Order: sequence, then structure tokens, then C-alpha cells
Amino acid sequence: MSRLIVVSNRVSAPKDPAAGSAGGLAMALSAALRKYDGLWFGWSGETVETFKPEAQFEDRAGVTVALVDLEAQDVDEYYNGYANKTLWPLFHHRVDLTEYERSYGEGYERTNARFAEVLAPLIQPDDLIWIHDYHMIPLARDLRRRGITNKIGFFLHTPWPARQLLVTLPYHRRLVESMFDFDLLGFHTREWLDLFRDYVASEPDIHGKLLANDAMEAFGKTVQAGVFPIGIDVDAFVEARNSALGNRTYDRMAASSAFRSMIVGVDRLDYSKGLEQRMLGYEQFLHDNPEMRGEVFLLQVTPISRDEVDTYQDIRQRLDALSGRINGEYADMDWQPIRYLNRTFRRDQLAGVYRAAKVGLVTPLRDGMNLVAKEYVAAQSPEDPGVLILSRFAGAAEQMGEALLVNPFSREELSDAIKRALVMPLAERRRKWESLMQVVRDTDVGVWRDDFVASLRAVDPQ
Ligand code: GDG
Repeated sequence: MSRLIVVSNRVSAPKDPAAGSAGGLAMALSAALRKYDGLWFGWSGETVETFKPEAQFEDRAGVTVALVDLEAQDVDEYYNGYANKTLWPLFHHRVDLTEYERSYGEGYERTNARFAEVLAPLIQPDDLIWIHDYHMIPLARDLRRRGITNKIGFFLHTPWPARQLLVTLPYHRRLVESMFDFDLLGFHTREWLDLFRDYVASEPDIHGKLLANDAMEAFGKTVQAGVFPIGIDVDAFVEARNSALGNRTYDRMAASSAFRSMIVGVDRLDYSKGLEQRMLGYEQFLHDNPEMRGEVFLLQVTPISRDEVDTYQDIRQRLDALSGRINGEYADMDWQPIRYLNRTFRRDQLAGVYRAAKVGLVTPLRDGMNLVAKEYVAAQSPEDPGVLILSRFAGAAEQMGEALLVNPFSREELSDAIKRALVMPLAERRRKWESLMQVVRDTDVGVWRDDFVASLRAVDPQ
């Protein structure tokens, strides 16, 4: 059996899987690497004065990881710059926040070439290589330049943007051309893949052609593509929910919401997650339903992320102000409408919180998939499940049509959906939950991983 090499910007293989802090993706990829005797390659998170083209190896609970240190300029231009200030906002349709700095693009190219320099000598002839995410789009091209002919797959964890927005990126053709050096491209949803295909079919002078079974031709090369919706590790999540800490947290939150219904949101602090619009929608609900004030509260768990980037500092300030304003306006002596927490919790705690919440509010403005939606469903009790409100702009909406789908840009629509979720009869909640839980189970993270690896194995080499 050939080895599997997983490549991602940050290596998230956990040192101690029993600690329960690693996400489902890290656990699923680690399990695959143990099975296929593979390797996980990526940036160490550390900086050095002068780049050295060599990896440091570590064993993490039976998984070999190979880590590369980068120079501070690489981190600035490639990671904080092109990845987080250019591609992330652009891929989430925020051209207003996208920074089109030439030096970021140069840093991105340079750093990917550095990754290729270190990775190429580690590759054996039969290895399958699976590269993750928008940080590393040119890496297959750079490996090919070094003579690597192995099968290389790419999975994009974010949305793919509409062509009309992608073309605002200088060198968009070069970026897309480098994707034709992979053998397989994976997207979460049909919608993201169709947007990619639209670019290939419509962009002039690239000689693009759509072929059968989602293969494509352009730039004189062909690539196979497919839809691989990521899921969660359902069994591990249910176990976390049933653990001692999961139960204790559930009891604590159930007591804290004994006479009130809890609505929960859990999101990294990111403008793509629609947190401002969510708070405004919740405020509209308080305004529209005075009789329900005092009977609900919103618990919004929002760990800080990418704090080095200005736009993230801005959104943080705006959310501080907004949550404060809504609390100031609506709170009573013994009730606060929003509990806004900028911290992380353990997964088993989160599972207990989800389970105690009558409503899961997942309303990104645009999201590759969104795993919180699936975790909320997996944590519910079958006898008395809560209701998921889900943005129609999350990739998860393509699979989870039984949720209350909303347009997160409309505060009235959010307000109506919150009301409807809170008064939904038990029979309807159960019917919806059963159908959603079936989807979450049928497309869990193991299915996603095995489908991708099998498709990569089966693809005809370039
Ligand atoms: C990207 C794409 C795609 C959050 N707070 C805590 C915590 N979390 C965990 C959640 C969930 C994960 O973080 C967030 O996953 P999402 O899928 O919601 O979003 P992104 O981080 O933006 O992920 C996304 C994903 O990649 C996978 O392809 O679905 O569309 O943007 O698992 O539970 N975990 C813990 N404590 C917290 O306080 N332990």
C-alpha cells in the first residue's frame, strides 16, 4: 500500500489525542497517516533568521510530522499577507477587504517554492500526496518543477469565488493554471465546483473545456475535480457529549437556562461568520418580541483568531461595541440578553453546551462548509432536540436543507427564524433532527477522507 503524505500550512496532528482538544479533521487525518504509514508536512509555526531547506521530524502519537521553519518576511507576506489578507477575503466574496499587494503574491510564490524544496526529497515513488487549502495552491506546480510525478490531490476548505470577483486578483490566471498541476481537485459543494468550472469555461485565452465527470482541460493540461463534503467525527463527538465533563457542562448550562431558552453560536472571530449581522438579527428579535425578552439568551463563544491582521482587530472592536450596546439597551437587573465570550473551551464542554441549547445559530455570510452546524446536530438529545438555524450561504446548507435556512444579511429573516425555532413543536423538531442526523452520520469525516483518497488513487496520472 502506498504511503500518504498530507500537506497543510499548519500541522495539526495532536501530541496527545486523549486530551480531547484536537478537531475531527486532525484526528481523521492522523488516523489515516497511522494506517498508511505516512507523513504530515507543513510550517512549524516558528520563524528563523535564515531559511534552511530542511525539515525537523517529530513523532506525534504514532504520526510522523515534518516541520519547516519560515523567515519572518515569509510569515508576513505569505501567511498573514497573501493567504489571510488576499485569498481568504476574496474567496469569501469580500473584495472590499481584499489587499492586492504585489509583495504578498511574491512572498506566497517564494514560500511555496521553499516548501517544495524541502518536501520533494522526502517523496518516494509510490506516495500519494494530499495538499490542503488556499495557502498552498502553487505547491503541485513547484513539486512538478522538481520532477515529482506522483499523484497529487488538492482540497479547498473555503468556498471558491465567483469568476467576476476572482478576476480582480492580479495573476488570477497563474493561480488557476497552477491548479492544473494537481491530479484531483476537491471542493466541499457542487456550488464551489461549478464556480470553478465557470471560470475554466469562460475565461478567455486559457483554452478551457469542460469534460465528462467533472474533468476539465485548460492551459494545455487536464485535471479531475469532485465534490467531497467534509464532516465531523460523529462517534468521537457523541462520546465527548456523553463524557463526564460533557455531562457536567450540560447540567451546568441546563441549570443556568432552567427558565430560559439558550441560543448558542460558536465561531472563530472572523468577518465571514456574520457575527455582527447575527447580533443585529437577535436584537431585531428582542425588539419584535417583547414578551419573549427575559426568556431567552444568546451564548456566543468566539475565540480570537488572526489577531495580527487589522481587519480582525476591527471586527473585534465592532463586536465588543455591538454586544455591549445590545446588553445595555435590553438587559434587566437579573437578565442579560447576550453572553459574549472571547475564549476557547474544550470539545467536551462545547458538546455539553450545544446539547443544552434550544437553538443553534450558524449564520455565516459565506463559509466553505461549517462544522459547527454538524456538531450542534450531533450533540442533540434524540428525545428533545434543539433546532438548527443555518445560513443558506454556508456550504453545509447544500446537505442540510432540513435546518431553518436563512439569509443572514436580513435581520428580519433572522428574527423570524429565531422565533419559529423557539416555538417549534416537538414532533417537528424530532423529524427535522432525525433527517439532519442521518446526513451528519452518512457524510462524516472518515467518509470524506476515504472518498478523497480513493478518488486520488483511482485518477489517471497526468
Ligand atoms: C474552515 C472553513 C470548513 C470553535 N470554537 C472552539 C472550537 N471551535 C471549533 C468548532 C469547529 C471548528 O472550530 C470551526 O470549524 P468551522 O467549519 O465552523 O470553521 P473554520 O475554522 O472557518 O474552518 C469551514 C472547515 O475549514 C473544514 O473544512 O468547514 O468552512 O472556513 O469544529 O467546534 N473548538 C474548541 N473550543 C472552542 O472554543 N475546542
